[in-house]
This record gives sequence, structure tokens and C-alpha cells, in this order.
Amino acid sequence: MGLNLTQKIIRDRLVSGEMKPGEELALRIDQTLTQDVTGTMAFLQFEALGVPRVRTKLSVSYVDHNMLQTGYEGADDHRYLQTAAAKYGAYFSRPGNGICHQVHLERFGVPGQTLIGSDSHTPTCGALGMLGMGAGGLDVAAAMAGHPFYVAMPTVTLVRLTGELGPWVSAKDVILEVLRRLSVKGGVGRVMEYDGPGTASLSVPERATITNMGTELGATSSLFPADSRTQQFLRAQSRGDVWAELTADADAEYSDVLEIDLGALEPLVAQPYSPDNVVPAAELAGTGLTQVCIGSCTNSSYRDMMTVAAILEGKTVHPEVSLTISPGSRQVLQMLADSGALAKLIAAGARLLEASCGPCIGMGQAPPSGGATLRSFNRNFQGRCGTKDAPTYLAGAEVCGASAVAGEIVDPRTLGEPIAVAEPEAFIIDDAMVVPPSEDPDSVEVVRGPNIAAVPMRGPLADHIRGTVLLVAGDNVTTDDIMPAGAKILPLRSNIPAISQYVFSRLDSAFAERARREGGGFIVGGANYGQGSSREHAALAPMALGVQAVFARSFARIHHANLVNFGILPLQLPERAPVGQGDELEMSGLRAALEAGGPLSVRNVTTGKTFEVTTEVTPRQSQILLAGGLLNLLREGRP
Ligand code: MIC
Ligand code: SF4
Repeated sequence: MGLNLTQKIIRDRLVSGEMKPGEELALRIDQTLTQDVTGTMAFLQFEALGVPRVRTKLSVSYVDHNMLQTGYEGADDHRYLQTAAAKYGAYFSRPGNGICHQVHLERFGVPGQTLIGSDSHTPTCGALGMLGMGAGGLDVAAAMAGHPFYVAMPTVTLVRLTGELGPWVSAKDVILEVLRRLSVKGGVGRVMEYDGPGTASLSVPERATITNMGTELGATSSLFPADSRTQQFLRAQSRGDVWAELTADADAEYSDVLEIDLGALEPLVAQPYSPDNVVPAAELAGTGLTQVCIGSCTNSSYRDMMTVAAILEGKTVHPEVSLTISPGSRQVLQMLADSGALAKLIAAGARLLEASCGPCIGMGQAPPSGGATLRSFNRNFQGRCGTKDAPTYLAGAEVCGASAVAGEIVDPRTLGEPIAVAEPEAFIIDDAMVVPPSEDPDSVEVVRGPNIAAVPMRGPLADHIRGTVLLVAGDNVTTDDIMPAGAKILPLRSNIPAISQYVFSRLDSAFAERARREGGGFIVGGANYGQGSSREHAALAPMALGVQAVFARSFARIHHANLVNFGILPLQLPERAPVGQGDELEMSGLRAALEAGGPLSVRNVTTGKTFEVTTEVTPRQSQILLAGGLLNLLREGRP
């Protein structure tokens, strides 16, 4: 039987485990990436492991999120990261060099290799045929220290592309269509593999829009083959030497097939407040806008920015709209400047932001109260933009550019002749903003400012726990709900005691105070608990508040791993469990139940009822939980 791309890459990197869907695998990791708001914690944890230099083929530390620097915190973090990278053997991509995923795609990704990153959109490099997976910072620290990465063998869905995209329809519409069909839970436990005769019509940056936003499906990763288009892109990046063809075998098997006729797609928009709430742009035509933001790791390539510049040429952004542009990388920005496209954007009244995440993570540019915002980004969770009541829409560069001029959502097909952006034969190559690691690490002093607090740790799991249900939430709770980001909170990422006061602040402003008063307790969620980002702070900060277990019907992959890594029990709740906020719960015989992998009995002291939950953890994860967290285990020299 032939192999698909996922199986081929995994087979060559398998340390232990069987390639059977759902089985836990240990994988050798070739490359890692970290970004600043998860990277400080990852490097602090790497330091706690006591390994002198990174043991990967390549590790890159990016600064792209925490860029406003309204106080000393961000800059202190950057200095810590720069000195830590120099000392411990990582490359450092300086602030201004661009968004981690865009820069990694351009300058570092290698077909056929494995990459884990402390950012959920690490699958972006799947556009090169590289298996990229998002992970918590501690898992990335462990990989940097040479440990394998543990992940369940995914099931593999073939997304079979036929035809070619029509005028004004873009790669964003492909992934929005997949989201429309499968939902934000549809990719959990899966790798989405794109193939079929339509594949060759998509360039690497277009593929990257699709693999990037595969994260919103909850997928473990997304992959394209490394074909002649990949070779063309890598050559244009002066990296043709890293290309090697990688395709699925003709008789490869997949768990299921999703057919997409590219020619039948139309411009699409995700409506508030979920990336899977997708409708045709035409249906929303006329929806008034106050803001349009173009950029983010999803749609900030040279191709996307040139498209927008062409749409705006000779026009002015609508008087009621604020249009922001954040190029994905310094390379993109330089090419826009060199080609004259930047001048067109400026002339049209676009507000030019840094090559960084910016408004995507609420680092500035919050829209006005109740004002609709349209973004070329990947997430439109309520409040993520910084304004809780601002309706947030997502679309591709074409819809965004056209709508910025019109002041309302438009179907770009109404603009007439489509725009064709030629793929550059050679991108501008200038890696001067990437600092290589020091050749004399002993001489490097790692600089720690006052914002960098120690990594909190928990002791071994108690056999008996009792506590209060602090919050009962519904389905699809995001990590933005659990641990919000934005300009006020992001600068506190390396200071867990300080950031903890914001846990669940968007859903319930009294949560942190209640958790402290009760001395910790439990959280109850619904299905797909913890969807969204990789931020381990959504586990670390609740842990610091004394949260001992999360009960939910199902968990998102990365958040589940983060809960385990920080010693919080992820417990699977039956459909109609009798639990309400404020109830007192009690569990005994925890250690034996975890060792045996059996169910746990929970007594609701308040109602007098008892119910059973399962742990849904692997034997290795049981050991982590028993030890009170992964760091404890690794420091004892256990895997
Ligand atoms: C995001 O898009 O939510 C982030 C900010 O990039 C996160 C990482 C983080 O919270 O630090 C992600 O997607 O993993
Ligand atoms: Fe940055 Fe947004 Fe991409 Fe996250 S999704 S890495 S915040 S651009």
C-alpha cells in the first residue's frame, strides 16, 4: 500500500509509536520556531532543563507580536530573547523582520522536515511540504533540548482540488469553503492533505494561506506536496538547494476525501464571531464598515499586498473607513517599496503598520464601539480585535481591498477586470535582520528585566482533591476567552502572577478574584474546549490560580497538551453531568485511577450526586500529571 505525505514524513522521523490513527507517536523534530509572547516562557523553560545549546537542526526565535512597547515590558522581553538566542544557539529574527510564519516560509522552511512552533499557525510551512505543528512553549523547549515531540497519529483527509480559481476568487476562499463545510471542530485529530489536478495552479504563498488557516479547523497540520511550484518559489528565495520532490504515492490511502472544484468557488466572508460562519461576500454586500485590516500570517504575502495596491490605485479609502496594512515580512515590505506599490497604498490613504501581527492580536487598532471591521486575518472571535461589540468579518485580500474603497462589504467580482500578480522570479534576499547565534556563548550574558518572573511549578498530584466549580462555560471556548491577549495583557506574558488576574476576564471579570478566594477549583466547559491559539498561558495562568481540573466534553489538541504539561487534569464529562457553578466537587483515589487509565468517580458534594469522568490521556501523559507537570518529569531525567 502506498503512503500519503503525512505518513512519509512521520515514518522517517518516528522515534516510537505506531502509525495508527490516535496512537501516541514520538517524533524527531528538525526545526523549531518561537515568537516573543510564547518565546520568553519557552526559553525560560529551556533554561530550566539545563541543556547548554539547542539540539535541533535549526531553531529561530521571532519577535513579531509584542510590538507596541507602551512600557518597558515588551522591550525587556525582546532583549531577554535576543541574548538567550545568542547564548543557547538559536537564530534571532529582530523586531521589524516580520511575522514568524511568513518569514519562516520565505527563509527557513524545508520540504519533508518537521517543525514545531509555539504558535498555532505553525502549519503554514505545510505549503512547502514541511510538517509544521503548533505546540505549547514547554513542548517546544523540550524539542529544542533534543527531546522528541509527542502527538497522536493523525487521520489524513485528502482535499482533492480540481479546476482553477475564477476571477477575483482567492486561496482564502478555498480555506473558508473548507471551514464552511467542516466547522472549527472538523479538523481535530487530522492532517488535511491537498492534492489533485487543481493543486499545480496554486503558488506557495497561496498554499500558505490555506495551510495557515487549517489551524481554524482544529487540524493537527495541513500539507501540500513539494512539487515544481515549490521548487520555483524556493529558487526565487535563493533556496533552490533545499527542495526535494515530495509527493504522495499514487495508491496512497486517506481516511476520507473532500472534493473542491476551485472553479466553482466564489468570494467568501466569515461572519462574526467564528471563522466557520461563512457565507458568500455577495450575500453581505452593503454591510457598512468602519475598518479594514490587511495583513497577518494568513494574507500578507507580496501577492496579496500587490493585489490590494492594484485595487487601491488612483482611489481613496472610503472616508468612514480606516484601512491598515501590515506586510508579512520585511522582504514583502521592501518589494512593495521597490515596485512602487507602497506609494500607491500611501496615496490611497492606507495606514501603514509594521511587518508584525498588529491588529490581528489586538495590538492596537481596536475599532470603534459597535463598528464593523473586515480583516484578511484568520480569527474573528468576539473581542479579539480589542472592541467587544465590534462585529468582526474575515475575507481575502480582494474582498478587503474592494470593501475599503466602497466603505461596505462588496463582492470584488463587481470591479471588472481581475488583477493578476506575477510571481517574482527573484525575491529581494536580505537576511541582515536575522542574528545568528553567538560563536562564543560563554561570553553572552542573558539579560532579564524586572518583568521576567520565574516559571511557576506545581508539586505532584494529590490523591484526593476537593474544590469549587469556578465557571461553567459552553462549547468552543477559545484560548482568547481563557487568557485574553491585546495591548494591555500581552506585555505580561513573561510574568505569570501578573497575567493571572486576567484569566477569563472577558467572560467573567470576577473569575480571578473568585478563584483566589476559593483557593482554586475547577472549570467546566463544553465541546472543543480551548480551541484557537497555542498559548500555554491559558493553562499556566489558571494553574497559578489553583485550577486543578477542567471538565469538558472534548478538548482542542494543543490546549489539552498544555493542560497536561502544567498538571491540570483534563477530564471528559458525560453529556448531562449534574454540575453547576459554585458546586463543591470531590475526587478520591486519583493516583491509582490515573496509573490504571480507568474512569474517575466524582462526587458533587453540593447536590449529593456522583458521576463518572474519563481522563483521555496516554500513559505518558498520566506520568506527567502524576508528577505535577512536564517540567518536573524532564528535570528528573524522565522523557
Ligand atoms: C494568536 O494568533 O492567537 C497567537 C497570538 O499567535 C497565538 C499565540 C499566542 O497566544 O502567543 C497562537 O495562535 O498560537
Ligand atoms: Fe500573529 Fe495573528 Fe498570525 Fe497569531 S494569527 S501569529 S497573532 S498574525
